[in-house]
Amino acid sequence: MQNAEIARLLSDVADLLEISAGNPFKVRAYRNAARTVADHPDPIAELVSGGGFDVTDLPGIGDGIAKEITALVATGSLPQRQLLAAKIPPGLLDLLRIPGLGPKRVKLFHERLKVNSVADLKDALEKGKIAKLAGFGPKLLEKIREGVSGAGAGTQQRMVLHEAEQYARAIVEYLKAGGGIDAIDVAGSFRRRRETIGDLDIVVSCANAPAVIQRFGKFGDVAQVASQGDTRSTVRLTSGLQVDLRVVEPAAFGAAMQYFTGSQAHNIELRKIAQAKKLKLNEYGLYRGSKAIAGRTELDVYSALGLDWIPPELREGRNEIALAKEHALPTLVTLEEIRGDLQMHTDASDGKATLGEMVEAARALGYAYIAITDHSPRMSMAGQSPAELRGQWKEIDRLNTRLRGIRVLKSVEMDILESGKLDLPDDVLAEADYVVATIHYGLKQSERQLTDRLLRAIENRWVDAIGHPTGRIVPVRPSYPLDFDVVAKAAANAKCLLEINGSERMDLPDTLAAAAKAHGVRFVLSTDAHNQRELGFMRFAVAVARRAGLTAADILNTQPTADFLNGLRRSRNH
Ligand code: DGT
Ligand code: CA
Ligand code: CA
Ligand code: ZN
Repeated sequence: MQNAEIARLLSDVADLLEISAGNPFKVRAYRNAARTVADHPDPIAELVSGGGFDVTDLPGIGDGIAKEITALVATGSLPQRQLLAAKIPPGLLDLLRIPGLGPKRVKLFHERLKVNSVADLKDALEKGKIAKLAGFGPKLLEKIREGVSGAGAGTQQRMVLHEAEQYARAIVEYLKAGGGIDAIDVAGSFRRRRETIGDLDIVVSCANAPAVIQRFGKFGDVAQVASQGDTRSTVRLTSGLQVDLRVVEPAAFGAAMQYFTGSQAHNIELRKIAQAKKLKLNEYGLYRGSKAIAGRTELDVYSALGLDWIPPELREGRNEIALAKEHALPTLVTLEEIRGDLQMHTDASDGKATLGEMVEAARALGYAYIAITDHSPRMSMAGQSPAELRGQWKEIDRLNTRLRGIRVLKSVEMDILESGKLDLPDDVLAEADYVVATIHYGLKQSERQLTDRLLRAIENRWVDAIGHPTGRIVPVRPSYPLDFDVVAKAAANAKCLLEINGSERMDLPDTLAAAAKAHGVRFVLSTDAHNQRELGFMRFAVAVARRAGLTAADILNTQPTADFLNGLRRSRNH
């Protein structure tokens, strides 16, 4: 059982408690516990079942919840959740998954309208009962309606890459631990690093396929073995994620990886090239008549077709095959080329770790520089006043005199206010080394207003970058309305960087980053980490950049410290 799933069950308890008017402190305790578990770097279920691990050592987890987690690991279910679910119609949990609905609204539907399931809600919507409740305007109703049709149609939910990675790693390690495996890798959209994953596709080469297929079906998270053959199996995990396994001969591993990595559009184009050469391409190899001419490695397959090897992130059937033919594929940026992380938070705003802890964790990753970007005053609860920011910057100055090998940049994540004004005056911004401006409020404004707000921030000479430029969060929140081309052109002209944020925002998205590059924009990659573990999210920012076809030259934080600082627009001010 992965941390993400334990966290989901804990937050179910918080939701159920809230619906049943439970103790608000207990609600908060479960919510905090869910966050703690989700943020933990190691699989908690393994630590617990390994013994000698005290769950109450986790920050903010007391005896009660610790016992719950221990029971969950032992039995596969959370006693509290069972207890509450027995008292509350189970359909209410489905309602909670509909965008726009939280425990408060679900409780209201349940108590006032006897709505206990998605079907009940659909009925109540049709009869106009929801519209009569206070606080349900046309926009919210539309959102709920959309959510209801999605939830009812049994559409398979896609899992975010961040979460799917936990399952992929665990399964690969589990299969490897069984021994006898020649090669193993994850293919499909996961390998192409799409932001969401429909299912996982795992390819193994080994001599004893039945043994691997058997072991796969016994993986601890498997809820159901959907199908099992001699060389293939499909399982569904308790989290709902489907996993396909293919076992092939070593001589076919490259061909199988190529086929199952896809995308389908890429494969169709590739097969046409094979046909034009009177060859046949499938998951077992590239054939001339009945003779296999390639298949052991992907490189062999692409070479035999007259193509350069194509990085999986580009295999979407856009123009990658034409570029591969002309030996003109871009040299995509790599994680190793990133020298600094330009957005992170400490406990001075809404982060969980101290300044010193974040710096140490960043240093351990080998970064030459990082920016500490705590929030500006507008951010409720977490905002820092100019005096507080200046206090933090003094502390950073002192820290930098002691530190060797890493430079901490004085920075701030500054809100672009609803009015379009910036949340801090120029004299404060001028004292920073780097400023990232972002929108967190007024997301319901018109496209014109939101676009203008970004343009006003881009106009300011002290704004070095626009952070999470579209405001989306995968998969829960779409972008706010925006004329992106206008923003990208303005950013390119003003030499204002656009951020690619590797948290679950995944913002800019790959397609917009590619469009921005075409307008001449330069980028900065960041994690928006709120704890040490999340500094690892840089791999997701790099994934977006690679899918967008970006090279090291497109990204300012691939440069050494002095060049990074000289490349900022503020360096032109002096
Ligand atoms: P997903 O799982 O929806 O996020 O996306 P994929 O790309 O992982 O799709 P999936 O799991 O259905 O199949 C994995 C790969 O296998 C896919 O990218 C290409 C290949 N593939 C599957 N079915 C077909 C097919 O009917 N024709 C071709 N040419 N390739 C296929
Ligand atoms: Ca897949
Ligand atoms: Ca699949
Ligand atoms: Zn932010």
